Amino acid sequence: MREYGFNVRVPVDERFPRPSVMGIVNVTPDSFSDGGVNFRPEDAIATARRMFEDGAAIVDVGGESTRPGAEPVSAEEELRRVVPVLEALEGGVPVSIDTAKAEVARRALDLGAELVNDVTALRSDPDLAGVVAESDAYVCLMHMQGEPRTMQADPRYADVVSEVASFLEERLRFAVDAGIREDRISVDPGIGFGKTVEHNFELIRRLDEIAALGRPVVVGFSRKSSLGKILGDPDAKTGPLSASLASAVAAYERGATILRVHDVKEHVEALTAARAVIG
Ligand code: HH2
Repeated sequence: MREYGFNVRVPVDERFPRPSVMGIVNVTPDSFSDGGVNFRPEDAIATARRMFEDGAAIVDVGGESTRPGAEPVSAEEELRRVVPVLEALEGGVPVSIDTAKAEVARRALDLGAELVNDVTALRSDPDLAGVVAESDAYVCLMHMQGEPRTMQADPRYADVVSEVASFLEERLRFAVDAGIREDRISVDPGIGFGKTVEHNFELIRRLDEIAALGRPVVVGFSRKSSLGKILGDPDAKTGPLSASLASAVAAYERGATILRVHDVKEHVEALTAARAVIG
């Protein structure tokens, strides 16, 4: 097993050198691409351990699907799903908690989670910013237009990149005003969250404009349906590994720091090669 020790917190860009891989462990029955696969705690634990062995810098454990059309789950249910997994990983595998709920984040941080990944960018639970600030955790602020149940109905922007950048800048200011150290914060354009296929690719094409905010950028394009759609299936619900790897490398070249992915080993290999090319 790779060694993992809990160190004194350092700035997020030191903790996650470019490129770093975040492995996805959805402890859910209904996630868009791995729903059910890691729903049993023993499967989620084994997957997380394997991802860390394969080179993930952190694994993102989530107990609520945010796929288009997903129904929300209660804090009790989310805790029931993630706590056994976090307990087993504590001290052995670095963990991020994918939640928008302060209660879930607080419990996860008590169990050693380092990062709070909030797809609502601290907008849905008024207590979450305080929980992050008090614990000095890392946080990822993600852009989403609308909310998961309806966000893909008819997403519209005048200029998707500048609107996403302005939103993230505003949320960054909100987080800092709430007492979160700026050097703990990363931002994410939220691929697939209230965006068309064209919006998603434009965000990657112009990712330098998001990186210009001065915070490390997280990108999650792994297996998302836009990848299946550009390959010719207009009804695709997921995209293949090959297209996930290409989009991760393209995002890295344009400034992404953390790539959030399902297939850790392949992404670590692809990004190692990309880094060798870029130098
Ligand atoms: N995408 C998903 C969930 N959380 N967090 C960040 N920061 N960025 C993302 O792009 C992102 C995210 C959706 O993917 P997944 O976790 O695989 O599916 P589901 O939400 O259905 O569980």
